[in-house]
Amino acid sequence: MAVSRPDETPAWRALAAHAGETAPLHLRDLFAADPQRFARLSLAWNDWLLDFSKQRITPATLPLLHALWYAGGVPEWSARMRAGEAINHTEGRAVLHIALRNGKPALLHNGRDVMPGVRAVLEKMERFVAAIHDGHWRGAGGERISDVVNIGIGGSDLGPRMATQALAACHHPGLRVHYVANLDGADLATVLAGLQPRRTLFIIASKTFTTQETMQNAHSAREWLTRELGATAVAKHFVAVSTNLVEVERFGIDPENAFEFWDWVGGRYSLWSAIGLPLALAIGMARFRELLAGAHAMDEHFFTAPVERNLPGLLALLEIWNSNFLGADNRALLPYSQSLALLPRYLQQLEMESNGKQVDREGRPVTWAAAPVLWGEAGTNGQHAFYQLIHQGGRLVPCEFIACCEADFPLPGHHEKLLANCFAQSEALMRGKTLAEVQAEMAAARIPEVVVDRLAPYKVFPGNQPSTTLLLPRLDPFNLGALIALYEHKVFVESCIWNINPFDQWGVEYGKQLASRLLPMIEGRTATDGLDSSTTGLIAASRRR
Ligand code: G6Q
Repeated sequence: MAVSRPDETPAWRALAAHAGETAPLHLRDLFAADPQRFARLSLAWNDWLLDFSKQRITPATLPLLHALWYAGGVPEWSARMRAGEAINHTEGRAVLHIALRNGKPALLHNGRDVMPGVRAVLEKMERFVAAIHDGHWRGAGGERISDVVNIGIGGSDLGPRMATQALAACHHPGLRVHYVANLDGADLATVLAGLQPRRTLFIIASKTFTTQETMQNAHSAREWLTRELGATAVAKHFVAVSTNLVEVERFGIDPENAFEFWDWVGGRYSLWSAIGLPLALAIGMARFRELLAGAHAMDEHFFTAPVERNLPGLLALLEIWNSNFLGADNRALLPYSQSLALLPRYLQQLEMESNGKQVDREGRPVTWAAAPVLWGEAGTNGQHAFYQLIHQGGRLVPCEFIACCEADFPLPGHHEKLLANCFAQSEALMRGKTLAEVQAEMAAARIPEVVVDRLAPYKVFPGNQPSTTLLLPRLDPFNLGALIALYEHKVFVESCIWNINPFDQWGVEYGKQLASRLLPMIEGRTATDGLDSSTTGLIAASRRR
């Protein structure tokens, strides 16, 4: 049976009509008209609060959005994912990152339970982390490891890097964890500048173990190490995380020192696998298991809660409302937490690599605006930079605020001010400030009328800028795990409704191919025949040095 395009379903059409009816409404009027608005349009889960009352919706919008969940077949797709079906159909792969944080029950892939393998790798990680922490594992010269450098990129970097920063308050003393991703030698060189080979351990993290950036950095790191300690030192200073154990061994890493994962774990969903090893080293295995438990708790919530109370479902539906029915082409992610400063970058990959697709599951053009551009920055820093545009730039910018009730670094006087800024921004974006309010404010400050007339228009704020605020009790491994899983499932729900495969990444693969064609030309080994004039000109200019 032919699958309907999402924009041809009755649910979509009803929302389009509803969007027309609600377009003239202003958030400040909606709040004034309904004192119960917050109670009606907020949701609790564990000790989390999701306040979406500042979205441009009415209570009547919700059932219409819920219909999209069913039209997109979210319950059916979820069941197929959990059953280990190859729902990543373009790569013929199952999608089972949920198994990595599954606890006890079996999860089948091609008829075999994956859980014993998952548990075995976790136990191997546990032994390794303990050996590094207690000094049992020593460098080739007999010294303790003081610095770990994770070399990986994309999905083999962003998750552990973000989580390591997010959980800075839980770091194991005496061990520093660094991340190198960029092919630009400045990345590796600046990290190595402060390190001693004898006390440094490298983790080469690559699902394929063929990625150009990672392999170049890995070779340079090996060169740096062996120059001082000799080739035999590699065994005590290099470990690998990969699905490709053949290439790991070819690089010279003992398979004993390799941590395996599987092709049913997508790169950007791999934090929960051994790709999380640098994080586990940073926070200890017990806390790493708390992270997994938090993600598992969110999985359970996602798979069992009805759409009316389903957090990932709700976030997905609000995003679809804003982008497909109100015309937003972006979303700002604004964590009021320095520890979550890398979350926007992490979610850029998760959301835009997953749903930034041009054809649907049937190979037909996607003409219904999927995956808005995600951007953002930690608060309050962004307030002193781009918030001006959100307040007065005339664009629709749905904002997502994240804050924690408790500080992870409780310096006196900081946290209350941080929360005050966060809540004040969402309030101002919702309300705006009218010309009459500006004039009254200026008059009260005894500003001469002529100045009021001249300046007042500049001080008007239209408001009606939609936002959601997610309030967590605190940033700890459990809540971080649940937070990341929340977004994973949000992306999945969106993909069901947009009828997209969110688990492939042909644009990334294309990038991996492209540079290898130009490299011999830049090195001067082959001619630039057949290239366009711009690329030819750039290569020629780069060689004139
Ligand atoms: C993630 C992407 C991509 C990938 C990197 C690194 O979903 O596929 O970001 O993680 O290209 O790939 P390797 O882990 O194979 O080096």
